[in-house]
Amino acid sequence: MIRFFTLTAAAALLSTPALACAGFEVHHAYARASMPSSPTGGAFMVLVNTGENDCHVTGARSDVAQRTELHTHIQDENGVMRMREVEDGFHVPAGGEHELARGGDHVMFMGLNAPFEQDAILEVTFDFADGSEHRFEVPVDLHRMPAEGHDHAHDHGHGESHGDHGDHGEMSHDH
Ligand SMILES: [Cu+2]
Repeated sequence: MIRFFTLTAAAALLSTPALACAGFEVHHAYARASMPSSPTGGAFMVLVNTGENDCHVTGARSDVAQRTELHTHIQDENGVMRMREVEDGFHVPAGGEHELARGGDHVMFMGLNAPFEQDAILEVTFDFADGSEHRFEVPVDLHRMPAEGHDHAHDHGHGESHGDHGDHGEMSHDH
């Protein structure tokens, strides 16, 4: 009987879809708060899917805040940009990308447990619809300007054309 249960447990472990989003990567991530004393912060990055399955990010987790949410900006009927939680998460198609950028989609930290400090490294985990997860690190960059973030996204496309592995291209133009 003991052996039977052991085999069952092993089979259950093997059947978890941990590799369903195997080609998922996070590039050019940074986090910031609008002011040093802000109770909230945001993270911005490019979600890259080099795999053969579509990836559907349904949630984010982190210890840095009371709540970590997937947000976007929408324009209300008065033309004012407002943030709101996205109910359907972020879709990253196979072989495609999805950019989280200022004024658009982002990861939101609500109720920071401590103020963001420049160059601190935040640990964040994405949950996927298939039950798998992706853990990654986000450096705090309080001084990053929105235009700079855009330039990085542009550089990313350039780096991709010579088949980047790792971030060697990014290092060459770091300040
Ligand atoms: Cu937000």
